[in-house]
Amino acid sequence: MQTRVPPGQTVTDGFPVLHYGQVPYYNDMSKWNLRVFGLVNEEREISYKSFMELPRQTFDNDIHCVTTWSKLGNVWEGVTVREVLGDLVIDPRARYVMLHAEHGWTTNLPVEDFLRDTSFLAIKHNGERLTPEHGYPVRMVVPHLYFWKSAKWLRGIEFMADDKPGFWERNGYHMYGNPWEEQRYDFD
Ligand SMILES: Nc1nc2c(c(=O)[nH]1)N[C@H]1C(S)=C(S)[C@@H](COP(=O)(O)O)O[C@H]1N2
Ligand SMILES: [Mo]
Repeated sequence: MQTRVPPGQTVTDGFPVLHYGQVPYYNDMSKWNLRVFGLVNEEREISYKSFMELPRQTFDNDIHCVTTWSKLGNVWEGVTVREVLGDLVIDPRARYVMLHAEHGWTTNLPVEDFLRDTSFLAIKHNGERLTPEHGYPVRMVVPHLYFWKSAKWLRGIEFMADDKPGFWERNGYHMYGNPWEEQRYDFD
């Protein structure tokens, strides 16, 4: 019956806040940028102003946290990865992406998962601007993987040839994190 809820997950109506470290607060958005670098034809820094001018779409999805809560029927406003990259060319050797967040937090995923048309950079959740706790000003959302891959306070997108563990992955979380296969932890 409950085909929307992956194994081992429980639906919550709330929106729990989970992260490592401090919530960043911004008082001067002219200092914010989003850096795209690594295996690309040209590295870029997208300013806050340019980012906010990109065309946005609405996305409906369910999110699944590795700590076993799922939140169904989220409505987001955001920018597709394709739109963010624009005419930038990804080197064909790039097979993985490292997402870099504020304070050096990172998470890794395959390029093809990052480029899916269901993956996007969010600025609103259920009609409201993201709160600082949930990733203001911009967070990644990759709904088909466990929610830790959805970096809050996104500041960098790095294209890489080989897979490398991000913050939680170095601490025993799964390198891929498919909720439907319960790829939660990968301790040796
Ligand atoms: N920058 C950053 N992004 C992060 C994290 C983090 O510690 N730092 N934690 C991840 C984890 S483990 C989860 S479950 C989700 C939680 O997002 P929420 O607080 O909006 O529910 O954010 C993910 N993104
Ligand atoms: Mo998490």
